[in-house]
Amino acid sequence: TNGTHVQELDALIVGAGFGGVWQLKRLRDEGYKVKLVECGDNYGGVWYWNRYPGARVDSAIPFYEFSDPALWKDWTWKERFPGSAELRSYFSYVADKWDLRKDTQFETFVSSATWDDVESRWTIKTKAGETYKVKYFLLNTGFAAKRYIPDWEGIDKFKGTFLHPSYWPHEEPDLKGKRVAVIGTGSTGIQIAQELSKVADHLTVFQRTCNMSLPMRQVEYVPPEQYFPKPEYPALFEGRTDSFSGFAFNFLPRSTFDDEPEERAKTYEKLWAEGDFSFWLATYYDMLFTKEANNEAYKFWRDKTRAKINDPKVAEILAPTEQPYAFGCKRISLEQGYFEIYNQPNVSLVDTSSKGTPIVEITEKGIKTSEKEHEFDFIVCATGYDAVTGGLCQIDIKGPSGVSLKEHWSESGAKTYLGLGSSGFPNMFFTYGPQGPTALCNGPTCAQLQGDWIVNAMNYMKEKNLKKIVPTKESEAEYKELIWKLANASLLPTVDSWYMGTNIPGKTREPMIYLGGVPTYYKTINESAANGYTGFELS
Ligand code: NA7
Repeated sequence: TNGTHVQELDALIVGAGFGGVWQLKRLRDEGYKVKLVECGDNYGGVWYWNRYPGARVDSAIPFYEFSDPALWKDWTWKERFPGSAELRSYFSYVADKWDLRKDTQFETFVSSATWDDVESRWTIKTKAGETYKVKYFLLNTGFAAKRYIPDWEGIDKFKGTFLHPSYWPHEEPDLKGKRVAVIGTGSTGIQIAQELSKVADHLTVFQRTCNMSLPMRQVEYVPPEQYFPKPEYPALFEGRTDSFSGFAFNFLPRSTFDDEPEERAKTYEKLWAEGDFSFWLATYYDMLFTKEANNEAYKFWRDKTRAKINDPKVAEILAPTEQPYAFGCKRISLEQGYFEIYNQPNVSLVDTSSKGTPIVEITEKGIKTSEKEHEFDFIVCATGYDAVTGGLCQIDIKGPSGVSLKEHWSESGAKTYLGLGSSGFPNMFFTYGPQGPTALCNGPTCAQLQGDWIVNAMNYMKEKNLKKIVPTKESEAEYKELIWKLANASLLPTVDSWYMGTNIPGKTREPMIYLGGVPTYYKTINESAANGYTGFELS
């Protein structure tokens, strides 16, 4: 790349995960001149980056794949919840089937984008010095593109290996005989801990908040067997937009206390036995919305979980007697023997909450808590991501007023309309971003649901010979109110988590996601489109 050559396109798509791949396929089919750029050197998005031992999706098949029959007819998964390597193989298969490679450029980091109001074009620059001029800037950077590592003193002094799990070496490190630490017990931390407990000489897990993880109930398939028969797939894919969470789950049509205790216990047992997210998303409809219902679910979870743990002191940290926070209001993880690892002699748990011994600093030898220094050879820092907005804000995006997206969102948090675009940033759309159904439905579901809306909007612009589409300030402000209203109807804002932006020091405390459910979201965005893109200014 010589830095002077300017490539002109209809659209530049950023990010080769589900969102970017779907848009490349759809837009090319519609005759647009598009290109997909990605900073990694292959497809997969989060699955390209997350190769740590045990990395696995917790959406069950077929709710974690594209709905295109040309793909699923000839693809067979090995497991109900596929691992990261199998997901990368899937992406490779998709890239071949859809012939994506000729329009994809890897190892390309988009560093800035500036809107030119005279030309109605974005000028986009990459780190390597390439320049693109495009009508549409389509961001599919994912919700977990920006890692978060707390700014502990001494990280650079540690003599062993210190890494964030999304930078796991492609060549598997040998941890036999090693003293290993895992900091953080989100979905990532528990998946890694489960695996490393099998190989490490000693594994120490540093937990600040307990993870109310549910049994995954993995199933291994002998091809061509799959969980659902393939003829049912079209209906299952269709059904995603009828489900609150964009899967096949729906809440029970009755509240927790509509059932007598005996009946309720039976219902809980059934949901528990199903595995997957049933106990979270197919339970009584009031579980995420009222405290008493939530506590009832917690007590069931707690007792089931404690029964797996031998040491009562350890059990009290992993599944406290008193409910520590609203069940299901931090991302629920699916575990495979996670709680049982603490019965092994080579695994220990450190409580780093304010009740326990918080981490003070990283030292040459390991991790110093308020109690003592723990020595390690290997520290896995599974402390998560500047989720949802982080990936978007790390690109220097400037609209016509010269204000950057980061600045636009820094004062009072994310501002979007429909979780698809932001005022002051014309012809720019994103998927799986703030105020969308992100994390309510999963990557592929959102990629299609939001991606199709974006493609339709671009087609509409073309048909009407329009140059510019941008959310209005008013619609953005109203939408933000709606986001809060929906969140406040639930227990979500009572808990600190990346859903509320509170995992990152200094980040605005606000609901990162739309909590009205997928069907309402789908209806809302389609209504805007059907009425000529209400809430957007078109010119
Ligand atoms: P998460 O879910 O954000 O988890 C991060 C974990 O790291 C969590 O247990 C945090 O404890 C812990 N953490 C973060 N900062 C600190 C500090 N300063 N000290 C101690 N512990 C800390 O990230 P994941 O990568 O596991 O999962 C991200 C998403 O990927 C997940 O939700 C799925 O959607 C897939 P805390 O709970 O904040 O007390």
